[in-house]
Amino acid sequence: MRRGSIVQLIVIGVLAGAIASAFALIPNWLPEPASKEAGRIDFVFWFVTGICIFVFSIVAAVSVFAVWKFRAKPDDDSDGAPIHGHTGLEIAWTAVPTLLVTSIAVVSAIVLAKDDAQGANPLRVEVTAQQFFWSYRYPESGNKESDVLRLPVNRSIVLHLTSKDVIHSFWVPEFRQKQDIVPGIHPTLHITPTKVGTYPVICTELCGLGHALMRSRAIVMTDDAFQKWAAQKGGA
Ligand SMILES: [Cu+2]
Repeated sequence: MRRGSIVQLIVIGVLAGAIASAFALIPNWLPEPASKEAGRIDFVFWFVTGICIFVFSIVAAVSVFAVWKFRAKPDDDSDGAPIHGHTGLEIAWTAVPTLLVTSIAVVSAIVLAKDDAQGANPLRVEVTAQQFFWSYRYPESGNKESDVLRLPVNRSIVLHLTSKDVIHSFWVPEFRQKQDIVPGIHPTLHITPTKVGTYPVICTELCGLGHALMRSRAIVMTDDAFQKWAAQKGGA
């Protein structure tokens, strides 16, 4: 291969990578992270996106170069030259994806394990999902009930999730953590909120006619405000 061709391939690849990176970075796709776990999930997201952009750049460079340089003339009906296998190339395109996929698996496993570990002195909240609403119970506060998920900031939270009817899925985009709730199985989900604010709780498993309306709110409060609320009788 001529040196000029390699330079052209690299230029196309860098251009394709720059365009793809702009699409990935400029629109601000992700909601503001509001939990410790979210930072790690975002790391995996950008790690995988980076690998995707790298692979895309190579594929785009080779595709554009082939269309540009090897286009057949309108009156050229001949077949191309026969191609034989290339052992080195085949080893490379097996080994590189294997490495990339393995690195994604390792990074994901570490992040999942870390996000699954509860911190010291976690606050337990019972979350009940049913067609088509969410309810929350606080065993540490005399089983106080609420239809809003109130949480103290910077404390490890363990949600114990239960479904009364069909499969639902608990999701707060700003926390990034997501968990399916299958009836009869009682999964837990760990969240450490890092920002005071109000966030949507969304059911993200199609669960019936009212699924789109199965939403509630998560309100992250300062610890003082949360303790005051938890000590009150009643009041969502
Ligand atoms: Cu649902």
